[in-house]
Amino acid sequence: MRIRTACPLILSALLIVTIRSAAQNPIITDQYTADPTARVFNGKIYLYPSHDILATPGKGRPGWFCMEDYHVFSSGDLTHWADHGIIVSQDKTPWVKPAGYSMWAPDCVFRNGKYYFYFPSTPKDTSLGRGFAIGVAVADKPEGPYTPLPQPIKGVHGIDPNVLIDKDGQAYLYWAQGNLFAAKLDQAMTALASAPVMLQELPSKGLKEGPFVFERKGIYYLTYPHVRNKTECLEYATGDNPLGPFTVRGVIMDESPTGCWTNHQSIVQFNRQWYLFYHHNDLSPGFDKARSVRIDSLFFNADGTIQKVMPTLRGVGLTNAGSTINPDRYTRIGPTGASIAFLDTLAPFAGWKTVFTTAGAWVQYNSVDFGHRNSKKVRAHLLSADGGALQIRADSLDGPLIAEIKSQNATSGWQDLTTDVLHHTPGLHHLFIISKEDKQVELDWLRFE
Ligand code: FUB
Repeated sequence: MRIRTACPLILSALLIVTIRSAAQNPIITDQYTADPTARVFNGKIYLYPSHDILATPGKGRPGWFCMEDYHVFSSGDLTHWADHGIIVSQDKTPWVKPAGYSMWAPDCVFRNGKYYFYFPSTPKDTSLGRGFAIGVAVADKPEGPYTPLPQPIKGVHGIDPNVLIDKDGQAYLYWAQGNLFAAKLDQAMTALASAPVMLQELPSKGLKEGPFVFERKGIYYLTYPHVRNKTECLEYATGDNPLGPFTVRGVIMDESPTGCWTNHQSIVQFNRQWYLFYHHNDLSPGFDKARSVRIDSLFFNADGTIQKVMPTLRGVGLTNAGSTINPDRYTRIGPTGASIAFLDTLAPFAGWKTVFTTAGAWVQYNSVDFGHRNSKKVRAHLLSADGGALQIRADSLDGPLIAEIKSQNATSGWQDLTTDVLHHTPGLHHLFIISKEDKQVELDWLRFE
């Protein structure tokens, strides 16, 4: 059970924000989210993803992407995310086919006091051409309300818009249509100011999409998903000009080993750390068109090249020891006897559990912040019909024993157990949760009190 804080704050008569606490991957667990564009506005991270939903009879195409609107989320610490609700939808955008269900990967940038939200969709006016067009919606605040412009951007056919505002103030629009394209945007940010060019020097074989361009220390990074084999990996190229020429540098993230065909990235610096936002189908392992946004830290080498990012379940950010800790979002897992599973395979949004089956099986969960206080108790939500026990140790498999949690014998249901903390660990610690015996123990969550 995810017992995250979910408190609706009524900010105005019209706007309801839901605050959720989630430090781990995926970061949003009450709906599907994909194609994440993260931006820093006013000292906070704003996340503009696409919103996958499941097609139902008469609504979307079964077995394919189905997307009818966009939400925006924000966070000040990458741990607590607020859902600001729907900002743009197919039925309220004048040029979009109302039953197109094709509101794919978006972007949002700030310019001259306004927020410009770029999004692709299928137009209702077939004279605009087959396939996708790209529209703009404008707002005074990052969370909206957004007003969509009546027509899409003239001369742009494709998906996955991305906008770079260069240091000299010139804005560029990038998009995908099998290959990657770019053009200058006009001062108003709503029309092209140059003819589109195809970005050259990229791999000629295999689909490329999802361009995301950023500049760091004078280097322009063009990042993009690419099907170099059978599914998408994330690659990048660099250049010294927003329109190239670019040199392919390599892979940022390998293909998913568990079969999500797409991936889609944005890269952003926040509080002096760089982050990769991407997606995976964590909440829908059987259907990869229902995806979820993840974050992992990203590092540059001294020469400006990007170190490959290994996807994690732990994600980023600190977890407060007094909040719900989900060890199923582990940093590392032992080689045998520990695994994760959905709490309820019919209700994936309920989250996961860690299943221990043998003595010595373990998971490691990093960066738990105990602050200055001495926690006295630890609460655990666990299930063990055999009466198994778990140890919580600090910082290594044989580190100080923080607590030992023993299940009540002969209880086949979930138990909410509270146990004394044996060793106080103020500050920041990595937790090791270790099974004590050859008995099955299922752990939902932990919390220090
Ligand atoms: O979300 C639909 C499409 O899948 C996006 O536009 C692509 O980048 C891929 O992630």
